[in-house]
Amino acid sequence: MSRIALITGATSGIGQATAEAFAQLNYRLILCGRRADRLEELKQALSAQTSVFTLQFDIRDSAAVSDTIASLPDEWKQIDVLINNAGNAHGLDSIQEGNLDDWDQMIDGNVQGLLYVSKAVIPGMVERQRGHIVNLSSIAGKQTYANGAVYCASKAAVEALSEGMRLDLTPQGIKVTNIAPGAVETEFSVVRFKGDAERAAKVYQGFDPLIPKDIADAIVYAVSAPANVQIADITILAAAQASATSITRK
Ligand code: 8X3
Repeated sequence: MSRIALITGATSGIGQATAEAFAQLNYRLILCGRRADRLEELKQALSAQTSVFTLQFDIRDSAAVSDTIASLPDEWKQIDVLINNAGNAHGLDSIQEGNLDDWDQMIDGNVQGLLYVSKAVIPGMVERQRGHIVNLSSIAGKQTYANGAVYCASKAAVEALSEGMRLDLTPQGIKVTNIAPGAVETEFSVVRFKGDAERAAKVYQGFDPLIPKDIADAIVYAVSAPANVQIADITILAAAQASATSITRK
């Protein structure tokens, strides 16, 4: 039987590219997201290559997360790889002007949501004494920038959770990989700027940003490493990006 990967935030960007990459590797896929229509579309697209099961839930709803994952049919329960990809930035404001709803969305999604899904998946991995968890952090989890305190804090939490998971789960035969991308052109900035596509486009102007497949390739590399290798942490920047705040634009 081919291995099973569960991917959160699978309906767009890095999640979708990762689903496509894992389909090519012949993984069976559990695709999770909020948007039922997009999940269905992706399922249709990938079903020619592999078996796909979709789970629709909001990662911020702990009961929905645990009930939905518990409802997986037996043949889908043995998850080999968990890719904690779901997460977003909401707003780009100073701490004094930040919006509580934005903060809640980032902390609830990027931190709590990752924990809820992990809590539902880890016991099976521990029972089987094998598995691999890939957490999508960000360069923002390593370097804080102005107007991004809460987003950066949420990703710094992901960094800490990756380290903590690795400490607790390595003895259980489970690998943990932290992936920290820089500027990847996805819906990320459109969401951050609440639908302002023009402002979002400017983020990626004047240089070649990363594309979702670049990150998916790194995830494939980490997950395909030999059994004796644990890829702990990968930071990926665009060639023109030197730090969270330094990008060379033409
Ligand atoms: C996305 C990268 O630098 O825009 O996590 O925060 S950044």
